[in-house]
Amino acid sequence: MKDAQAQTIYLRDYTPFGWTVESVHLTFVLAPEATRVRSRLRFVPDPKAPAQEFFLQGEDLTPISFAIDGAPVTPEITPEGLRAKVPDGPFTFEAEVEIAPLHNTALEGLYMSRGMYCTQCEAEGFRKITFYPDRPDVMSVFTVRIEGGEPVKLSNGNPVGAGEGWAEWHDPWPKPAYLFALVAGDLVAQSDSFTTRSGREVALNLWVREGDLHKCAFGMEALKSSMDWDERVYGREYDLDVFNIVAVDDFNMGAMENKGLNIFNSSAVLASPETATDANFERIEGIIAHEYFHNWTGNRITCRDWFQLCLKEGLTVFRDAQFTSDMRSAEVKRIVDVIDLRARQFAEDQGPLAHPVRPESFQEINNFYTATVYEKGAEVIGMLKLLVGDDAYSRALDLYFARHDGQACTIEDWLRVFEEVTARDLSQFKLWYAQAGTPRLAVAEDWQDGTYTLTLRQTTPPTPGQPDKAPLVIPVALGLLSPDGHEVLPTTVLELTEAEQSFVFPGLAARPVPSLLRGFSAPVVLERESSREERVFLLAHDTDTFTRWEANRDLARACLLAMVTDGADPDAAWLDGLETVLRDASLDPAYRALMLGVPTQSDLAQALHDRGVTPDPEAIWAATERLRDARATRWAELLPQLADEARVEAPYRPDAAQSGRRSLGSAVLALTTRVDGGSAAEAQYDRADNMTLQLSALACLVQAGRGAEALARFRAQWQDDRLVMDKWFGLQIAASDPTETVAVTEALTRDPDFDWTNPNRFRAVFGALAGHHAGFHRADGAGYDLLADWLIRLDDKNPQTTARMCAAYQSWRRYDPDRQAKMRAALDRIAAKPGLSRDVTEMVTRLIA
Ligand code: 0A1
Ligand code: ZN
Repeated sequence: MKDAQAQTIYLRDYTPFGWTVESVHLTFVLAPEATRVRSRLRFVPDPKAPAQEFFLQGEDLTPISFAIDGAPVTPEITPEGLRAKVPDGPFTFEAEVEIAPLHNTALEGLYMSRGMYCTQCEAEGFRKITFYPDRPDVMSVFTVRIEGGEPVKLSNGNPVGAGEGWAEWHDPWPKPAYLFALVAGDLVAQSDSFTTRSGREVALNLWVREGDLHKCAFGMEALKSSMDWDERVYGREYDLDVFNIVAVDDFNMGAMENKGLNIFNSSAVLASPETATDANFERIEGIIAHEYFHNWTGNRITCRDWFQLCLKEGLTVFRDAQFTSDMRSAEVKRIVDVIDLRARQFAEDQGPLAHPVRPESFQEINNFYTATVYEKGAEVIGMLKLLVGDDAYSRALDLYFARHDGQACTIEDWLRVFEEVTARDLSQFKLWYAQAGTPRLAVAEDWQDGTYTLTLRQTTPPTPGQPDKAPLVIPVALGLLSPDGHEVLPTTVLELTEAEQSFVFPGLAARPVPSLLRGFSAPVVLERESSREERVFLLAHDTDTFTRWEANRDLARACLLAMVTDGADPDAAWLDGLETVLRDASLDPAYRALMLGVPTQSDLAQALHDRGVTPDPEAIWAATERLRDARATRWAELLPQLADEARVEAPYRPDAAQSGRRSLGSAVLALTTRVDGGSAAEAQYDRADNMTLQLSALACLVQAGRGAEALARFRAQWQDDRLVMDKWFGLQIAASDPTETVAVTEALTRDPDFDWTNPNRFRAVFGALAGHHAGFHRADGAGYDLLADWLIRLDDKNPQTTARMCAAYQSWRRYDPDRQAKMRAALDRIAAKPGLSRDVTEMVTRLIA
């Protein structure tokens, strides 16, 4: 059990470990309830480190025996680890402990997932396997022996021997313990190979259960593309003889980059056209790339301490986004990423969980694998690249890899290579890592005698623990358009460094229209109350695909807000402008599908709150529905034409071109269902030969109240496929009427297939509940209570997944007093649970602070 004592760890307290670990030898004798782990560790005092007592982390371990230089010893054992008196010089420490992977439901350390052994050691899971200096700056060379009856036994590095009931692995690259991995089970592999540019032949294996072999082809192709891309774009080559990926069904996150042995949540790697949607394929491609790219950004160069998490995560997210942009459509990828950033990171930054990209303290590091560290961390790198230019970025990265290979680094190390390559002082830029909150950018304009002046003013609202904010370096990409729609200033990056700064553009023939924050050049909120006419103009003429989409989104939001607050009718001028875009067959269908999207209801709630209006979830729901109905009626003639354009005749491929068409098709089907009551959706459901079409039709039918039969057929068809059944669970909640959401969720928790200890199933159900804005925020608080009941229940088994899901309450302060009180009561009830985990204790404390 976790010790719930709140102990805060500070970045400023960092001290190096007193020894280096020259080598690690581990032997595992596997048994579900009594696995023996023997370790032999060679310690050498580090003359650069301060003197300290010898302490190794260890949790939930049954000690068997210990020895130093071959002589038995009896260390002092505490709930956190062990303390021992050790020789002054180098010494060998040996330990034998026992653990019970079968009973490890937290899924950290060594655990079992449906009969298969697997590990998750990031961030601090290795200490649940054996006693060790479990910190990322201690890097060592691991040799691992696995004994057990399982046919397949894997660990990091290269295989060095195997026989009846045993296998040995050696990883020549020094690594921190969080990258350790072990897998053993009855697995089969889809195998392939890759020849690196220097001629190293690498064996590639994707290990799965026998029945999943037909879902491996796409993941394998994505892996090869990633390996090739990292060589071409970053000059990074793979460095072992084998690269193994394993799919497991019970996993807290998406995937894990263990050296040479990536472990994936099966939802993040397994896919076939019949069982996975286009979105699933794209996500899988991105995650495979992400984990593979970690081999250099994370593994070869790792983090000195967990405060530096963004060093590997921000950079690796940035790299995987570059990869997806190259493989698919860069414009579409950027828009999709910004939608996601606003939904998850901006929400985090605007609430009680706000924290800097590099936090300065934590109680449980698992709570900091956040949108801020990952996605805002990647945005910061995008800004840096924009500021220094592509060429300097590439030289800085070459220097980073050359200088820091094999090291555990900090954000200071990262910024220093940029400073050296560019001779720029990045001390102000560094504030992006230290200061939480989303900056607001106010815009004022002036036009006189052919000179246009743009004045930008930045403020960052206070966040927990940071009442005052300093001005940041904000790259603002700007274009200017003449009143007849021509670009008179091509994209130019303005560097805002002061609290307020003016930029002057002389010699213009007419007052220009600014196209601001092109490509979303910085993660800020633009506060510019431009006129509807100007937005409609940008929607028609902007040459930047991002700001053109943004103009549409602003119009949609303004329209919906007016509908919510004044009961206004949908904005006809906007809908006319949008219709022109939709009819433009020269535009990518995926882009047109994005144009059909409307801001989420949670987005609208935040927008109302920002304007001093208390959001009413039911009114927001009703306005959104009214807008959708109005669009469906208005475009009744246009929809069949768009459906024709969206149709794909060729055999299914999850590529950008086909999936773009299908996303347009799905958006059109949703509107069509509002006018035909579901006939088109029924027809699509009946002839669908891939999951994308099947699922989008099913969602429409459920939404139209005609889903019962299709849901039953779907279940009968997919009963044995856990990943598809996750969709069946989630969809019914996501597509429910808000008056029914809680009842539907409750009914599904009674379903015999609701295996709540499986994180994917739990998230499918409760992620859908929390994501249903009007359903979750039902006025009587039933949504809040239901979620709290289940979080209280899950915490005993799996604190990490429970803690992550507590974020569902993060916006509680923006609602009316009644709802606030009900959410607060739900949080208090969670906080009061006896034996609450450290993970959830920290989350709830921050939420109610
Ligand atoms: N490093 C992995 C994600 C990951 C993080 C934490 C985990 O357990 C707390 C598990 C996986 C990645 O970025 O893909
Ligand atoms: Zn990562």
